[in-house]
Amino acid sequence: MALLSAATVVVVGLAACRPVPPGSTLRGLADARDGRVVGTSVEPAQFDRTADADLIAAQFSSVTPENAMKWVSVHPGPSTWDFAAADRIVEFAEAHGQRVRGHTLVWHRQNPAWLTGGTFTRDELIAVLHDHIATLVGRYRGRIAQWDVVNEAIADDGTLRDNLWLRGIGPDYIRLAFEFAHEADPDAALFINDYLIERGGAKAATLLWIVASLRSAGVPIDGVGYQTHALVPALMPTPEQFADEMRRFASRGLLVEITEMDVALHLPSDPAIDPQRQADAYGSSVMACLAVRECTGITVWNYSDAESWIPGEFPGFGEASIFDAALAPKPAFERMRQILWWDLRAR
Ligand code: 9MR
Repeated sequence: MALLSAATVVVVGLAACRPVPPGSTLRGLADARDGRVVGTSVEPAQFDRTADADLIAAQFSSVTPENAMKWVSVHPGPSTWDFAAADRIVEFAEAHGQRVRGHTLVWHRQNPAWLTGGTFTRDELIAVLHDHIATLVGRYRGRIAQWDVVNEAIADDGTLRDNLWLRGIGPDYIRLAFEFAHEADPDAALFINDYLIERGGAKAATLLWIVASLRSAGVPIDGVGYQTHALVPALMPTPEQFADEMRRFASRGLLVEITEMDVALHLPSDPAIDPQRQADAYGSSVMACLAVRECTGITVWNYSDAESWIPGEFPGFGEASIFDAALAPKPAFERMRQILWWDLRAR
């Protein structure tokens, strides 16, 4: 049975009692804990606003392009590429000592019409996939530490998701994508990334089976990304559940990382309850990650409520981030810092 570390238990008991030293940042606190990172998704337009750019640089040690490296952004025509936004993000990260998580090489969404509407034989589609991965991963070789190679490959019922890759290539597309990515950058850590896998169930079972088969076949897969989108705080697993789930993969030699965390509230939110419940949910993920040695970091999806994708896709929900729309820190931010701080003190 897996237990949370004694340190984490201490955190729960004492977090409220001793303040975090003023000015300590998420990135600084996490780095002191075996080099873990705290990241955020980013868009280049955010770098043009000084307050946003300063906050991203100060608090986060990793950035994930929210949209800039997706097929439709970077590869709009069969032989047309647009790296402007992606380049800016990688350059920003390098200027601020941040790691980059590349996102994402194979997905069923945000694909250009030439790809979704095209007619390809199996061999042609494999060649298209190879060209895409070789060009994109190759361009940033040595500069992108982790790639989400395959994103959301499993449907909610635990079957392989019906997407253009499965239809055109067959289940082998997953193996091929990892092999192509490894060929393009042998030093990048290659992840499979998904949502609703944080507390077991059908999707997690299929994922474990896929990952185990790939590894026993010698396919270069290094990690599992837990997106960790929670539509309301109540849907988050407990830290123990989440840590146990991560250990099932970590014990097979995989890294694990929380890659897209946000916790949406049902609007209008209740100021008396919701900010604390949201803080509990973010805090649970930090505790879970700290309890698992192979958990290399936590990325939040959209650092502020002003940037969040949630209201656009889930009307009636929002306020999902750790900073509010005016970039003021919310209780969730403070909770993350407290847990990181107390975990360090308890060691
Ligand atoms: O945050 C992204 C949003 O701007 C896009 O419109 C959306 C399109 O599908 O994708 C969002 O990011 C997704 C991520 O790439 C993969 N996991 C789910 C994220 C939220 O939908």
